[in-house]
Amino acid sequence: VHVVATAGHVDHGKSTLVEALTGTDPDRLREEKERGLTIDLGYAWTTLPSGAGLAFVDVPGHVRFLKNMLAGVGAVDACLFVVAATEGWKPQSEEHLRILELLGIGHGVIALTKVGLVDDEWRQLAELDVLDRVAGTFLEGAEIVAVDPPTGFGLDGDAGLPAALDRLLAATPQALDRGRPRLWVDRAFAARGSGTVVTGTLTGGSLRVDEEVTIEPGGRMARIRGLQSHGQSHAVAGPGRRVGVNLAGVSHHQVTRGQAVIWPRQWHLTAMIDASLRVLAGLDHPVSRRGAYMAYIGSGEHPVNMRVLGQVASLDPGQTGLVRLWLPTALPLVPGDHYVLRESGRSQTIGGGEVLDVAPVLPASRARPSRSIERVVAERGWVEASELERLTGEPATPTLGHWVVDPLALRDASAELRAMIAGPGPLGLDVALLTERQREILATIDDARVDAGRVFGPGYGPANISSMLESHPYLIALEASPFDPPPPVGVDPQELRALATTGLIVDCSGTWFAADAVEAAARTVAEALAVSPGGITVSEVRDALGTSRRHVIPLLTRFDATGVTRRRGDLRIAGPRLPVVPQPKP
Ligand SMILES: Nc1nc2c(ncn2[C@@H]2O[C@H](COP(=O)(O)OP(=O)(O)OP(=O)(O)O)[C@@H](O)[C@H]2O)c(=O)[nH]1
Ligand SMILES: [Mg+2]
Repeated sequence: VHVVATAGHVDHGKSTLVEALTGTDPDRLREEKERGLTIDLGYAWTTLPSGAGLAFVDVPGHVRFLKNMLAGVGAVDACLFVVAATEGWKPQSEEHLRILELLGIGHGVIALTKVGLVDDEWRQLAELDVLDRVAGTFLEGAEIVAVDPPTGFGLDGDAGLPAALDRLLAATPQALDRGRPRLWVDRAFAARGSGTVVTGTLTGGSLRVDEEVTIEPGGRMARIRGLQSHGQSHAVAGPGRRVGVNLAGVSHHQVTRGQAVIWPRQWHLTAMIDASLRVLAGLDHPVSRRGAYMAYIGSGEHPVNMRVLGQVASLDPGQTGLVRLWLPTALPLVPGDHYVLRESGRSQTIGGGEVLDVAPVLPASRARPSRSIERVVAERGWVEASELERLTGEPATPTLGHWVVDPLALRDASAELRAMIAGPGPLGLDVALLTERQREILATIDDARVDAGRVFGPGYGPANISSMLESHPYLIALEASPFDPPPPVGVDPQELRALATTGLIVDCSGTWFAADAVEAAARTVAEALAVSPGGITVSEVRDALGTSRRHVIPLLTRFDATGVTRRRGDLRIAGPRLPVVPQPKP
């Protein structure tokens, strides 16, 4: 880690301590300096005794600016928790500690400030009280360092705060680079000479100069023109540090706190999430869908609708349950993101938790969200690997084609496909009729064979197709009644098509004839034309074939089209493809 956020009650000495550690007064605003009070987030950085760089996000302690505090701590991994020895534990000491816990922050150092204003006994009592308050929280066992910036006490040596911060950094795991950078913007401004700059604590991956990024919500595209961290320019900035991003293609009026800078197409944008909700034990009422709630996610504040999942309608103080949240705009979220829930009316921190599902499929009454990737797959059956990565934030390997398929869904789809293949029997199934998914499954079915665009089930293949077609009942029926052909009632459409594509039967304007019958009719016409070269009428052909006009017309239409005959008014004359027949004896 390279970033630590301060936390603690108003006036307990957070900003003074940051200035003592870094030489920079984190209170930038005139109003802050005038009132001696932090209103908005402040930023400063220093080099620790070990040589490690460390940036501070200094937060306001006043309850009225809690929203700003929340914007500053959403992406950090560690904190500098400040309690003044003079006042001891106060309401925002408690509230900030709860918030840090809900956000999943796991590491910190405690600074007991203003020890120069109290005697030793008081200091020891204050220290014992703090130890008591943090017992059972992530700060249990954290180093507690007594300091007094005005006198310089506790700011050097092995027992001093800088050395303790070095130990904190060593004990806090490195921020993970998962190749999914996200920078929740906490500040956007125009820097003289370089245009729009946004700052935030980068997590999840690295950003690079010249990269295309998008800003969500809103989907605005921009290019990274420059990156700064700890006052220096970098070509690449890694996770777990404060980063200033100089953006080309976007005005600083178009980016605000609460938005995120991310890579395009890598995130699922969602306005509905399922999450765990841990209700603070100190709350004086149960939590239900009634109430106006604000969710704090990343660096943003969002009014949300909430309902408790399952059959219960409310959660009691101290209870952890599952909720569904509806946001006013879609955010780039993944399971594992943390949030804090406050009730806007009472201005009370209610609780918070972890995002478990960014694209809930099931209705709220049946949803049972968890971090399980198998669940995400099972609820969908089939999910493209790239989509699964967006939904879970975890790398996904496709199990079939580009999909990850739930084992049960695959079993069902395989059974269905096997039945489809078995259906047409020896004829096989036209591969063109299969969906993309079925074609992927097909490759996994060992006993199915594909030949010339058809799939054959076990025991069948192209070799026995022709013999099967040649003895097809419909073909036999057509041949038995060549010029008065029966319609293909009850004939399997696949088989009919196979008979046609193999050329055994011929479609003449919607009437099927055996191919042999068509040929015989052509010969008959040729013989008649040999006798009457000037042309023959439909009735003459009808009589020659011994059939009805209804069947002669389709045959002659086909003959005209294929060049066997040509039409001249009411007569048919010889066409270029008229079969050659022995000339009649004169
Ligand atoms: N004697 C003494 N005074 C201190 C110490 N730390 C802070 N102060 C004084 O306490 C007052 C408040 O300090 P800040 O650093 O502004 O407190 P803060 O926690 O940043 O306050 P907010 O940001 O408003 O929550 C200032 O007048 C400081 O000079 C300390 O260790 N010893
Ligand atoms: Mg301050």
